[in-house]
Amino acid sequence: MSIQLDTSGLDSFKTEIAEASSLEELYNVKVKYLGKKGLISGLNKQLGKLPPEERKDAGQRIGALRAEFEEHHDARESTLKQEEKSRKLESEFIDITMPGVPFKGGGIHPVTRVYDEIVDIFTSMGFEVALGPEVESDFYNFEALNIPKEHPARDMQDTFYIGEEVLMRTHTSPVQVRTMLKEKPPVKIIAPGKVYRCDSDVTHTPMFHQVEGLLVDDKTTFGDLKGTLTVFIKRMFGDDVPVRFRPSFFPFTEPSAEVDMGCVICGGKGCRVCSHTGWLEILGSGMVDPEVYKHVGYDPEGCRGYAFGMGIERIAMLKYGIDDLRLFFENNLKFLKQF
Ligand code: 2U9
Repeated sequence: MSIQLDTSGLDSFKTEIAEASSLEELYNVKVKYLGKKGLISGLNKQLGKLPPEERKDAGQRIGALRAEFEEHHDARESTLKQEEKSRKLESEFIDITMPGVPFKGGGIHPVTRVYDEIVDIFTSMGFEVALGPEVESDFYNFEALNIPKEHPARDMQDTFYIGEEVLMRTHTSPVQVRTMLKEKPPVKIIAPGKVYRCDSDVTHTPMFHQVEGLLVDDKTTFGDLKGTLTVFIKRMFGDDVPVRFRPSFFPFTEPSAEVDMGCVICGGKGCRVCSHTGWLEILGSGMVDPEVYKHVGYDPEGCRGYAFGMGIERIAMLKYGIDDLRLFFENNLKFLKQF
């Protein structure tokens, strides 16, 4: 008596393959039939129970069955793969004829714009640009500028000290001192750059930018100072803007004057920005104090010169009508894109 190969349960594989609607479902059908414990793989285990003379024939039938399964499976698999590819192509359609997203290039920061503009105005009047270190010694930042150790003016400067004699420059004046120590008069320079003060509130930042200027020869007068700064202000803010010079005090200049211009916000009528005075302070200036000449080896009798200084952020705020200093440092694109 021969034992029959039990192929029950195999009749439906063609239908199951045909009905598999995804690659995952098809894979499950494959596991069901060809997996380790699958229905077709299981037939091999029955071979041992058959009489030897029937095994070859049964083996061939199992092989044929497997080949038939694989043929149906592979055909369905390629159909499903094709369908999935078409679906993807349709849903992930890229219209390569669409215009690209335009590249938005960066712009020049308003402080840099004003910095460049100030430098342009003064270089057009014959000033040369001088630069120097931001980390300075006490001598260049204070001593040489007639601000000795116990001078109350040192309290005016909130200084970032790095060591006993080393500090972050509180103004760009040390650049002028260095230039004077290197070069004999005539000297006609501007010194733009970053300066540092231990001060932070709505109207002060620990770092800001300054441009200072220095002209020294043997005949310069306060009238020259007034003329140069008036030309600068009118080129920066317009020919019609009024300018006035007010007496002031700085340890490094004598006499000294603060320079005001008519309020650009209210046109001089008086508003919140100009504290209802109609005037805005924009510069400090004066004739170089003879004490400064002594520190750099110049002859105080034979030298005449003027100096001035301004904060670039302040000029930029007035130029563009910006009422909050912090906007310059926040890198808010909505703000920056306006320039
Ligand atoms: C030397 C001699 C004199 C530079 C000067 C000012 C007046 C001044 C302020 C403006 C606003 C600083 O940024 S601010 O707070 N500066 O008022 N600066 S005269 O005088 C010098 C510099 C160097 C050798």
